[in-house]
Amino acid sequence: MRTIDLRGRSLQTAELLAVVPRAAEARAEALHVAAGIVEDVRERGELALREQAERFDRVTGHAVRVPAAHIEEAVASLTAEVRAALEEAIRRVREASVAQVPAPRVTELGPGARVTQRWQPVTRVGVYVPGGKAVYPSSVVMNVVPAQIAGVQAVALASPPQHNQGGRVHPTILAAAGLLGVDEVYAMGGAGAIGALAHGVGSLGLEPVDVVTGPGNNFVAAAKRAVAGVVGTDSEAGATEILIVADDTADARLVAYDLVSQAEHDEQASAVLVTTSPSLADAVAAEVERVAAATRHSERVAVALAGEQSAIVLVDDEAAAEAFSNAYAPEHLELHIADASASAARYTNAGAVFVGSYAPVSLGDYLAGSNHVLPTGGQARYAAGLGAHTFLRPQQVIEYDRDALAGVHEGIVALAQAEALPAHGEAVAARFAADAQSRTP
Ligand code: HSO
Ligand code: ZN
Repeated sequence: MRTIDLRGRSLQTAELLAVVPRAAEARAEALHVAAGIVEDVRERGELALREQAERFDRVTGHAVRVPAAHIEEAVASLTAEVRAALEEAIRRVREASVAQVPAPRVTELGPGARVTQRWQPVTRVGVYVPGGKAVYPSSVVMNVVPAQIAGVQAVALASPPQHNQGGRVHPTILAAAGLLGVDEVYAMGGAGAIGALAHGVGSLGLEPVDVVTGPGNNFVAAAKRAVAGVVGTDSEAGATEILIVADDTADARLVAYDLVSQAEHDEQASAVLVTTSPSLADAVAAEVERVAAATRHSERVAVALAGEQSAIVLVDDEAAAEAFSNAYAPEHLELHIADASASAARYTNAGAVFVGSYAPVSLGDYLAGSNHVLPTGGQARYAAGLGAHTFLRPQQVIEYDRDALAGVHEGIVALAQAEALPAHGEAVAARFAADAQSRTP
């Protein structure tokens, strides 16, 4: 990993971002291709999906709608350890997701005048789960649980048919779906799957969904853009990022392991250490070499750590570390500093904040109870991770009685006239005029 010394320099946000730039992602060209695939599925439905499965997944004649028996078999074939871990993850994410559902709130604006703020779940959700290089049953949990906690009526899950599984969806994906009680599963992948979820496929009994979530490659991300406006989508998750802020109280070995853990995902992954301690910087650089060389995906890790998206950054003081982190807005932020708990409040821009040396990102990826679908690419400046709120809409319910409406009658008429929309005022006036008539003997 390269070391960048920012001590003695005071940089503005744009300059800070240029110090450790994110890896470029080629999305623009994928959009054209993905939009074509989505359109094909919209027009030709199952036929288009089958052609795409043959072309992209080398699968023919498979069951696109996954039979219940396949899901049951997959659950039965889980090892006891993985099953117990998935069940514990489900339990914890359920518990923590409940806090993401706001209670309805009633505002009394006067006698007989009230506006209620309620949080309304969408009806149907489509979850996409990739089946290529990355097969993450944990991501099934992270997408499905919050939807269920939000109160959606149905979850449909899509994942590519696997050539080496006789055209079935990957068994651990199916098993995770089974444990969550999701029985509407489709063996379809890529941009076509997103199109199918968004537009529905009559011959499969697949009704269009209201929101599509889930990670995927460039084409999946591009397809989600193509269907935006037809359905809601979650934000595009790019390559994984970890930023660690550490001082001289940190354990260099643990910092190194955590940087490597996220570099393992992808050659494009970003691993950044920001520190006030030159000796820690040196120690981490040495430990990272050692840990990276010994791990199973050492080649991928080496590429990620050597990339310009990864670095060790030396800063003058904690305020400079905060400024760097808040400008960078990492997907994952770890704080390995004295009194990390007290400092955490000042780190405002991060997908999730991991406090102290016993809260590594790997904990959040699987079993913390928090969600691991988080904004990347600096989107943590304005966006949130996936949660029950992704599937909820705030709606206002308005209740006024006769006297309360009478109290604002004149104001409505005045504003309606000012906007040259007199029928608006007349609609209110009619209520009182009709009432006046009925009282006439
Ligand atoms: N760290 C990844 C999520 C994940 N890790 C899944 C392991 N499995 C993105 O936040
Ligand atoms: Zn991870």
